[in-house]
Amino acid sequence: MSKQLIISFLILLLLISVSGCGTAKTEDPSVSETDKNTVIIENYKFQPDEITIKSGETITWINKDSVKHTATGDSFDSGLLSKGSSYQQKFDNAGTYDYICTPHPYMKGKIIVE
Ligand SMILES: [Cu+2]
Repeated sequence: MSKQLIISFLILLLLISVSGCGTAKTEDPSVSETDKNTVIIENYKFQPDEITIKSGETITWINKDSVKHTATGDSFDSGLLSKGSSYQQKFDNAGTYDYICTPHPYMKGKIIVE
């Protein structure tokens, strides 16, 4: 029983590492994934789903899913982002900006501008 578990775990690890390799190709090198103001769209989620910035700062969204997503709020709309595409939006006014993905409205995110 435990041996089977270990084997399944190893197979799972292998699958994760293989799919991880496949996603690293279509990215825009000018966009930094590790920037603190970057939201990664992956597995039908905004990561992080809540982010706090100062007014005048810019948020970058990068879609890493094969399906197309958007980041759509009341005052901005990325349009459909294909895999590897990114969208930037500057926030000049303090406030809380809730947004969703238009094709998947259960995907929710929030930008807090101080
Ligand atoms: Cu979506």
